[in-house]
Amino acid sequence: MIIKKSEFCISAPHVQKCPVDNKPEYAFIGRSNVGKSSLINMLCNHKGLAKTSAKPGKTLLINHFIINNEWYVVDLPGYGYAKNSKTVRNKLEQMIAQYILQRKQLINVFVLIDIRHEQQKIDREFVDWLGESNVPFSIIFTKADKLTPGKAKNNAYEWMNASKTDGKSCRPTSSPPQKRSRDATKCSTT
Ligand SMILES: Nc1nc2c(ncn2[C@@H]2O[C@H](COP(=O)(O)OP(=O)(O)OP(=O)(O)O)[C@@H](O)[C@H]2O)c(=O)[nH]1
Ligand SMILES: [Mg+2]
Repeated sequence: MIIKKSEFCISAPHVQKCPVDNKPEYAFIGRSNVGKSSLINMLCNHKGLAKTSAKPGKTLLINHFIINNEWYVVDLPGYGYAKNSKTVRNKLEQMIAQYILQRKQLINVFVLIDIRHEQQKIDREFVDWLGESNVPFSIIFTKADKLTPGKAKNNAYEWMNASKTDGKSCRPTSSPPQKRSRDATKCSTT
């Protein structure tokens, strides 16, 4: 896939305000500051497309970017930023959950995980919730450049292993997008 054109489309405060066309979309989610917006800019080779910040809590809306006039990349707010009030955190969680559960044209959710840390409860719960909700997802580890390659590989392995311990959690699958539907089983249980 060659990305020839990437443009900002709309920032929506809730799923009802997202674009009304039926173009497929791919969303990026993870804890605040994990690198969602930076990854979108890198993938699109478009500096400044999504707004980034060294401070957590930058992205607060559902941001749609139209790619090649054909499909969307969606930059979601981060979850779990402790310095936000409980009210703000709840509001963001609701915005994210409604978008993920109601958006019919959502093909896949990319969950970004900071590879430097051991598995965080909030990430684990989020990934388990995606699995239980039959939402297709893939895990992307970020900030590997801050570790040695060996340590990064080991941490990624341990993260995935920790997700298999109770026999219930979901592993990401990689079926072709056209075969995925919101109703199909998207994750394999381990
Ligand atoms: N070293 C390193 N820094 C990164 C990486 N990805 C992102 N960053 C930095 O991490 C900070 C946060 O990046 P963002 O892309 O704004 O993170 P975000 O997940 O969109 O954050 P929120 O919108 O606040 O939820 C910025 O200072 C980025 O430059 C990475 O892979 N390696
Ligand atoms: Mg962001």
